[in-house]
Amino acid sequence: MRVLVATSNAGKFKELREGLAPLGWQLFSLLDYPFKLPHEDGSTFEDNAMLKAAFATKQVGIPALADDSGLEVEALQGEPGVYSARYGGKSSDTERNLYLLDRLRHVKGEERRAKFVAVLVLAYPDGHLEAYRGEAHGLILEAPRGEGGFGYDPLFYVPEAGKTFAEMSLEEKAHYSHRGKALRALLEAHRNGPPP
Ligand code: ITT
Repeated sequence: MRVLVATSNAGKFKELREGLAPLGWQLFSLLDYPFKLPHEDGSTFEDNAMLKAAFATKQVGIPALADDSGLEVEALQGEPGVYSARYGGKSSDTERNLYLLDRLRHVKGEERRAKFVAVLVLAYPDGHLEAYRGEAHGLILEAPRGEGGFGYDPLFYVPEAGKTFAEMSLEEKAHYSHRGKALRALLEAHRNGPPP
């Protein structure tokens, strides 16, 4: 199957490409089909992933996979959530990480619980949609650790691994991550070809 991976985020694309490899799909990116994804005005990850995937498949006429994801911090009542990519109006990962650290400056230890959520939506040109969700639980550190990954990875510590996402290899992150879990749900559903 030919599938457009409809994301403009290079970090996400790399993880999606790795995770989808067992399916043997022929993957395309927005470099192959240059158009701008629509403004994400939904209030849930599901709404936004659907919006992006449905729009993308209409643009290109082949199935499109979109990922909407973000970080929900318990002490901040779920912030930044669907606004993770533009938290505090900041335009770089580093600035957003500093902003998050500042918002959490009075919150200590176990109170810094957070979860990452990823929703993958695969949309087909005939209007059919499939959705898969994954979540990962962790703690927000008080200073960044590690060089890998993207976004909030250097601040997201996974207690069972003893590492941040940014200290993990791609494979290790996929084992624990929200995106890895959503990808495995997609893989399972497609084990014997596209689900009915
Ligand atoms: P596309 O819409 O083009 O896919 P985006 O980066 O704008 O790219 P989102 O609206 O889904 O995507 O925002 C997700 C943000 O959440 C992303 O920019 C990161 O800041 C953060 N995020 C999501 N998954 C992450 C991960 O695995 N590691 C670190 N940060 C992540």
